[in-house]
Amino acid sequence: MHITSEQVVNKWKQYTLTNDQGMEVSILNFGGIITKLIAPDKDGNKENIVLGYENLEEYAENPNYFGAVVGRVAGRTANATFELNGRRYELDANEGKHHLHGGKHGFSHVVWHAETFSTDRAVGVKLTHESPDGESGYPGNVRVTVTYSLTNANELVIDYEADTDQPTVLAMTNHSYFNLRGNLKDSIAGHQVRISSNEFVELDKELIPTGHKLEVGETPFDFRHGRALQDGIVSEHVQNQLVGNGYDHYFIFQEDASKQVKVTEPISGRTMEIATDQPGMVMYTGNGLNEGLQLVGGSSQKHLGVCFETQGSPASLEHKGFPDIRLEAGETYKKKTTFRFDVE
Ligand code: G6D
Repeated sequence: MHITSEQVVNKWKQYTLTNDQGMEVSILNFGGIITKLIAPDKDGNKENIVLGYENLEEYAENPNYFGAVVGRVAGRTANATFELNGRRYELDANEGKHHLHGGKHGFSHVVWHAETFSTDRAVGVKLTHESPDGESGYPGNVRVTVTYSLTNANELVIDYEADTDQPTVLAMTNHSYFNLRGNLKDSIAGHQVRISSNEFVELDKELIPTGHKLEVGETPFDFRHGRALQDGIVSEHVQNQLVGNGYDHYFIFQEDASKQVKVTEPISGRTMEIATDQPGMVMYTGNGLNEGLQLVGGSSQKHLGVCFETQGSPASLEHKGFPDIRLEAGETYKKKTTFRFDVE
């Protein structure tokens, strides 16, 4: 296993982690962005399985958040405001009147301090960032660490850790778009997905949670026994149509689940298993991907990648009964998500 690094555009640095099984992960210190993820298919062909820009300079904008660490709060915060301990905070309204993905100065658009490391089990990059009180409107001076580790068991482990000097809110995630077919040869419609979830969060027409949890049973949201993403793309269900034909929804995991998600791409034989200590995740099937972006391996199109954004739920800021995202002074935010790749 080894690590290489290179200075790239805008004086950013890109780190490439390589293990002994043919897997490679490239990470930018800007936004903690995963720019490339190489994995072998069932015949040993090493191909890129994430969406990323051909020209790294385009990550400066990155409206689709390709590969990025997202925070302070991933997802949508209604009307760009929330109340905490009786005090109201106004956030950056960077999507109409709402707040999306940490706002203009979110974690996806800052330069992180990076340090590489190597152990007998893994090679990795430890990213740190100090988010000042009031950044994008959030309270508290927050110190954040995101650690990417690649193991020889073909696991990409993402560890998140943070603390704050005053009560705040925090719900971080990684926003990689996966396409296990390899080198963007096909859309994600044929990907088979299993999710250990009985409920998902209903959205309104502005993609803001309504406060209702819906049972997945008898709907295209029931992934408990596996289902092709195509089902949600062609579905007549109002929630699939509302988000642009597909999924863009928070799934609440069954509490006793350990490997909460498994993705299988039948032609390449690639599989990806996700295990996390997060209470749920947004699965987003790239419904809003505009055509024509120059990506590594080809041009972007709708449904070219699928995101599995394991995180807490910003709906908890408005409604009771949703996974909490408050962080108290002196408390440590500590979360882990492992993506394990294999072939079958
Ligand atoms: C769209 O609604 C989706 C979000 O879920 C996604 O994170 C974003 O595009 C990049 O706004």
